[in-house]
Amino acid sequence: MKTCISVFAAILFVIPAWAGDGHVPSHMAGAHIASGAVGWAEGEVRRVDRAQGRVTLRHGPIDSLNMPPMTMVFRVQDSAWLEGLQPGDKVRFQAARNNGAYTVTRLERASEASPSATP
Ligand SMILES: [Cu+2]
Repeated sequence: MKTCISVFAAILFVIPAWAGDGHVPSHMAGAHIASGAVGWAEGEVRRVDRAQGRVTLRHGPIDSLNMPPMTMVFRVQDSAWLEGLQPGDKVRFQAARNNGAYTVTRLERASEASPSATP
């Protein structure tokens, strides 16, 4: 009987302590998200509009934006990145949502030597 009570008391003590540490798991989750958010997305250029600083990309999943594959228009943080880009070019990019507009924050040409990536 005495053991039962002390175990019960221990549970009462442990659960609030554990629940109160909610910031610890979220901190760990934040670290996990941070490592995933810097992932690059793959895309293929469909259209380039340097004057507007926009590019239409057919892109793969973008984990950081929780976005499935689709074709859409992005703003480009620096329209100089569009120089020399042509429809059909394969790129790797990172995107963020800035003031409601999806914006490419980093852009690189994908290596040309990846024919296996093309179905
Ligand atoms: Cu999209």
